[in-house]
Amino acid sequence: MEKTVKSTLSNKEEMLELLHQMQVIRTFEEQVEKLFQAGEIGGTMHLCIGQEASAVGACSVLERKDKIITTHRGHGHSIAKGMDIGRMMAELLGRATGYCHGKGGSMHIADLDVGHLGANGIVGAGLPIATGAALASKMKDLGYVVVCFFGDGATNEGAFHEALNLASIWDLPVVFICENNQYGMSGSVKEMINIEHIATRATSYGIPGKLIDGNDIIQVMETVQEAVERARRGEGPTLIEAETYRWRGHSRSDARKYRTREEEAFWRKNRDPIALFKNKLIVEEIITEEDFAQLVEQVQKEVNDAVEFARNSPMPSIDSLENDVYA
Ligand SMILES: Cc1ncc(C[n+]2csc(CCOP(=O)(O)OP(=O)(O)O)c2C)c(N)n1
Repeated sequence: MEKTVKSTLSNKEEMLELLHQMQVIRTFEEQVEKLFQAGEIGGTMHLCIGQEASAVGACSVLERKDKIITTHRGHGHSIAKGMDIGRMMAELLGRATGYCHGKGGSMHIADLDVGHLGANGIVGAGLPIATGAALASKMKDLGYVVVCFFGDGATNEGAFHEALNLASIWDLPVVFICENNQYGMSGSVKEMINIEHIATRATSYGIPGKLIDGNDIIQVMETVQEAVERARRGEGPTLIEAETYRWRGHSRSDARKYRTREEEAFWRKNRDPIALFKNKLIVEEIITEEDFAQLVEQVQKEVNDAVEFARNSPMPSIDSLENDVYA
């Protein structure tokens, strides 16, 4: 998406595009899950199913020149910032047409053309990188804002505190978005953090801290838009805590023994970001149930095409083994 989207329900096309993007993320990940189970994808995977609203809402208010940086759970952010699902799928299947020529996998993709500075397997590592990119924007007057996504667990890393402090004292154009999905691997956030809300950590650094419903895409858009505008005016960073829930386990091997099936069912039934937005659009008479059924079908086709592209792509050649390797 090239230009800033206003957070209003009045523009039908823009609202449909947001719903479309959330549905692409969910269908893409459901497909990835199936391919893992079938043994077509190696390594591991971290799915963001249930967290689609924060990715799409935040990226929808950014311009193409703005940057994002993501985590090990980054498929949603990557799709929302405009990356191609065919090339993403090819990367997951280890093909030469993937974003890292099939050698990086899901946790290492980046696409500077759309302002995606990269995924990262090291918890918290995106925070100082985002702050550095924001410093570059300010020093060179490049005019871009950086949005940094990270989990609740990452806010207990030293890198989080260092990044927020520096961004604050230097008034850097960066928006810190903590997707509080309630768990860091098997650790509940309630057991790991002795305060009620992560957003209050902003107080220690003299910056605004906002607690929002991360499953309400309109709330995400409005809050991120305000933070981005503040950053563009040179007034510095904001910490946003978006409350959400990951429906799947931490990664492929997680049996989810640390939480109940009832809790999972509650979030799926009541706090599904796609259903919430779809219902809002139906109430506003922007779409009908039939329109949504059509959208689901169309998105499935888009994802099937991505899988076909990936499957038909070659594996990286032996000759390319030492290319792009830094050590
Ligand atoms: C520095 C570091 N410590 C530990 C790990 C192992 N690890 C990978 S993901 C994860 C949990 C991260 O939780 P959170 O930041 O809340 O993100 P979420 O997985 O919930 O999206 C941990 C501990 C790691 N990759 N890097």
